[in-house]
Amino acid sequence: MDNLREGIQNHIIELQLEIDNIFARGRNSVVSEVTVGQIYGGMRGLVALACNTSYVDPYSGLYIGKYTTNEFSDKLPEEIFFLLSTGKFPDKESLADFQNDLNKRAKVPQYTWDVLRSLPKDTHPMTMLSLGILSMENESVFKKEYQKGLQKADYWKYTLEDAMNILAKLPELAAGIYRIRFGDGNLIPYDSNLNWSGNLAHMLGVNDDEGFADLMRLYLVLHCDHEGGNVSAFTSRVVNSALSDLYYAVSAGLNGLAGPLHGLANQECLRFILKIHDQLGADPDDKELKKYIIDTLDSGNVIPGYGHAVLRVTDPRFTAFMNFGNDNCAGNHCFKIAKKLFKLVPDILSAYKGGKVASPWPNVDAMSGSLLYHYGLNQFDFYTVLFGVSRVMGFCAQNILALGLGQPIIRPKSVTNKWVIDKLDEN
Ligand code: FCX
Repeated sequence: MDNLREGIQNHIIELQLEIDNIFARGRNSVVSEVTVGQIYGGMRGLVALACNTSYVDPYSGLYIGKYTTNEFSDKLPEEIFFLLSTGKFPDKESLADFQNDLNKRAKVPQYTWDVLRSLPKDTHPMTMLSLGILSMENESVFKKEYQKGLQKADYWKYTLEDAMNILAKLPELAAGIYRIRFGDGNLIPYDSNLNWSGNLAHMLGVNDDEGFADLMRLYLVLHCDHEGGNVSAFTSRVVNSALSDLYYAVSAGLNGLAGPLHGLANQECLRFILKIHDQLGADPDDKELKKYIIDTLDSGNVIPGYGHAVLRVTDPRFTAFMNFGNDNCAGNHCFKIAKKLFKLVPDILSAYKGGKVASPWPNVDAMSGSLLYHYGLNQFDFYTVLFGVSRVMGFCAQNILALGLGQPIIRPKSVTNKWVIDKLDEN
């Protein structure tokens, strides 16, 4: 992985130069301000973080580096990790070198399987993923080097080692979780002739179809990163900023991803679609489906897969999945219901309660579950694990770059109500 390491080193130098130029223009310049609403409203829209792996434009969606979703959605996850952490796609040789390195590190230790097999049978697969990674923390190269007395400038290099070891093991770990939790518990061996996503598809053992392997590739590409302020990425960065190693940081990020307003929403989406299928049949007409959506809202529930904290248009990742579905499973009932929802939900949400929903458009989760279901991956409790496998690439890249740039421990200031009242009185 020499080329990857060199690419990251060069990227850190480029980013540091940009930051030096920004600082030269005024370290104390004010570029953003905070309202009372933001202090009490989850800091929504507050600009207080820099993240150079990806950017979400409210109107054109996710960019990885300078590339739009359309420009990177045909790539391999390995190429995406390279892009996230170096700002550039790898050439052929660098890609092969990176993939060989992953192959060498792919084996999950036996003690991790022992931990996972000892859990109650109905443990959520996200708990298993988070715990599986945490169980390997003792392997952290960063931790060992830090204890020996590591220079700050080298933090990122050993965090990259940890990232490689974690990323390499994710396909085997995730597939093993699926087989322990939902299958007969027998693990399918890793195949070093397959790439990262191909191996995951193979070791799950649910479908040998090429379409399924391609869906895994697309899924792992589209979920890789979404800026620095979302719950999971931010959590992972905060934890790593205390120099807790990447095993702690990745596990923590995954715990955030496991929430129903974040990564778990994709399993909720499919549950919603299957409920519609059960109650209204495979081909509900628009009128009855509209009523079902409105009844869901009136009973105080959200429509899963719709809305977003940043996006104000249809998520291009949703569109990429819809295009995949049109090409590969246009006749599938769940896919057809997901498409019908896309036709009806935005108008209903726009008009709902005086337009209080900031974005009535679908996010990435509204379509992905139907496609997985089509290929026989019908254990939807597992879907967030796939999201997690992909998102770990973003956690790793963000943390490596932040350490490379010497970013300090994260510690925003909180205030009491009294402080806010006094401040308002002053103004
Ligand atoms: N259905 C019903 N109501 C919705 C809604 C939806 N899909 N989306 C937003 N709203 C409501 C909110 O619940 C909130 O109501 P409240 O004032 O009574 O609390 C109001 O609209 C304003 O929220 P808004 O500013 O639009 O959205 P937020 O930034 O607060 O939250 C999420 C964004 C994504 C959490 C919200 O739209 C939601 O709950 N969506 C459904 C769950 C979902 O799809 N999550 C996946 C998100 C994403 F892809 C990810 O991070 O993984």
